[in-house]
Amino acid sequence: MQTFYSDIHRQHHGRTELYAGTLVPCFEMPARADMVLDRVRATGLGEVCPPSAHGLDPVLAVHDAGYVAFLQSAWQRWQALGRDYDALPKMWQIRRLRQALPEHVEGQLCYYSMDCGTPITAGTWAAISAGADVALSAADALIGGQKGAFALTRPPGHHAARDYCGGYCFFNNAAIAAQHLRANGAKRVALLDVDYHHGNGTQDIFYQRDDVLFLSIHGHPRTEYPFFLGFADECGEGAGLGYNVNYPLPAGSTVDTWFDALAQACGRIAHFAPDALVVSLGVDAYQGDPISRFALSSDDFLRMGERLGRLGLPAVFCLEGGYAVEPIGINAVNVLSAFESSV
Ligand code: SP5
Ligand code: ZN
Repeated sequence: MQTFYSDIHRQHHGRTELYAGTLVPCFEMPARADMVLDRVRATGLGEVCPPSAHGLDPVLAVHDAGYVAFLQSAWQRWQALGRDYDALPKMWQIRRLRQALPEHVEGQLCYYSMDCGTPITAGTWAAISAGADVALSAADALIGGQKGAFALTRPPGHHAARDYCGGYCFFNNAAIAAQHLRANGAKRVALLDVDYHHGNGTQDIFYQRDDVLFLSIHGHPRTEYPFFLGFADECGEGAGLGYNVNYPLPAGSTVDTWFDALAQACGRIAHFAPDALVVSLGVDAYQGDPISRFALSSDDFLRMGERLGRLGLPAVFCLEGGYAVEPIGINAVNVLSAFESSV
């Protein structure tokens, strides 16, 4: 399958995130994408293609215009205050505080952020714009008749909701791809999130819709990030009731438990009978991941790809998390190559 990739991702390189009470080097770093690209090339997965420019309209189809405008100007406004360190928020609208958007860039940063791990830097806007184009170009490959396409996106996207960033994510690449498929002939799209962390942003975007079925297999939010969403009783609302499916698994769950959840998710997807599948491909369910607590081996990612291939659906894979940098390429490409040989 084709891989879509832009090295503009490199321009987003946060220095530090707040972790365990201290500022540590960002887990989400450019080398992650380098490792995946190297593996794509080494295995001969397929052609590596630059994205084509799509403009902001497909981004605005899933994100709030005020949020997008904030991201576009945030770094310049932050820098105008004489600050040259990464922009990180430092407070949140906790219970009973006003929900109104402040005027000051510092207040707006807090308003539009979910956590203190997602720095905005000089190159963030360029990187996330290119990332959206990568996801859209992969969706275009499906629209053009391809059976699979890989969006090698960085930074990741699935924690980004309609109007907030967080969890290293700004634009929800997978949601943008799913919406683009919908706008170009797919009547129903299933979006499966296999990242270790719940895809709270994607859930937020599609929660009231019945045309995009969202399913997520993740560490249980009672102990795992993002803590405040991703429970099994979140089933969608309004027209979307029944079209949101969470499989929260206890941290430390076995590989068998994980694949049981995948089998259930695949059953739901098959029953939904979508025209296309989007996979939020985080590989932080890997046993060696530094911030996650599942136990998948590199071979288990082959098994994952093989199971997804058996759905017989055209699929766009968007890279999400995965912080064991050395094996990230092996794990991600194992899913893709096994998908391709079993589809
Ligand atoms: C895209 C993605 O995978 N984002 C993940 C964001 C997680 N950020 C917070 C991580 C905190 C993990 N704390 C675990 C402590 C283990 N010692
Ligand atoms: Zn993750």
